[in-house]
This record gives sequence, structure tokens and C-alpha cells, in this order.
Amino acid sequence: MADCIFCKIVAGEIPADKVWEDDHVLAFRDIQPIAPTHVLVIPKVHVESFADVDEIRAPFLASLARAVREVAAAEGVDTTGYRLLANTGPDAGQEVMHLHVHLLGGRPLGPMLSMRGSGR
Ligand code: DGP
Repeated sequence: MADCIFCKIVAGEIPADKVWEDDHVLAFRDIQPIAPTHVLVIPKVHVESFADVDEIRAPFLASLARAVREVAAAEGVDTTGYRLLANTGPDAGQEVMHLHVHLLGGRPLGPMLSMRGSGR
């Protein structure tokens, strides 16, 4: 998609620190890491979010799962643990409208959600 920054990374038009890829999925380091391991795993095809994953776009999901497994092992967080996070839509603060899974690890990650603000 023309104006999508992650599509440009897939196309090689913008540089990225790539750590894993196959025909369907690319994994690269987040430009603003919040943990020692902070890798983004994305489908090469443009899909906005998990809300847009249907039967036609679903084939990348197996690659995504494999990427997570292999990146976690390569980063040495497969035994210590890691968090997968996919911000979806405005309340989650999704900034880049191309589906991406954050793989975070390398330190204790604390509670899943910020304790600030109301839970309800
Ligand atoms: P989210 O808030 O879930 O949409 O996270 C988007 C993430 O994408 C954010 O952590 C920063 C990262 N990011 C944005 N632009 C670039 C870029 O050009 N290169 C890389 N490597 N990461 C980017």
C-alpha cells in the first residue's frame, strides 16, 4: 500500500534491522524499543489489523507463529518468557495501520496493562 511505512520496509524502500523472514512474514527490530528484545512481526501483505484477517489473508498466520518461535529462540527469550502484543485500533493506540505483533522480552515486563487510569 502506497503510504504504509511497513509496506515500504517490506519493499526495501526504508531500511530496517531485519531478524527473520520467509515468503509471508518479516520480523525486524522496533525503532523505539521498550525492552531489550523488541521485535515487530508483520505480514508482507498489507493487512490493517487482526480485525481484517479473513480466510483469504489467513495463510500468513502459520508463518507468523513460526517467526515468533524462532525469533524468541534466537533472542534467547524462549525460556525466560516474552510478551506478544498486537495493538488494534484507537483505544489500543495502534499507530501504524499495518498488522504487527510486538515481541517483547529480555526483562520482567510487569503487569499486562498500565495501572494508570480506570480499569472500567
Ligand atoms: P503501534 O503503537 O502498536 O502501532 O506500534 C508501532 C511501532 O512501530 C512503534 O513501536 C514504533 C515502530 N515503528 C514505527 N515506524 C517505524 C520504522 O520506520 N521502523 C521501525 N523499525 N519501527 C517503526
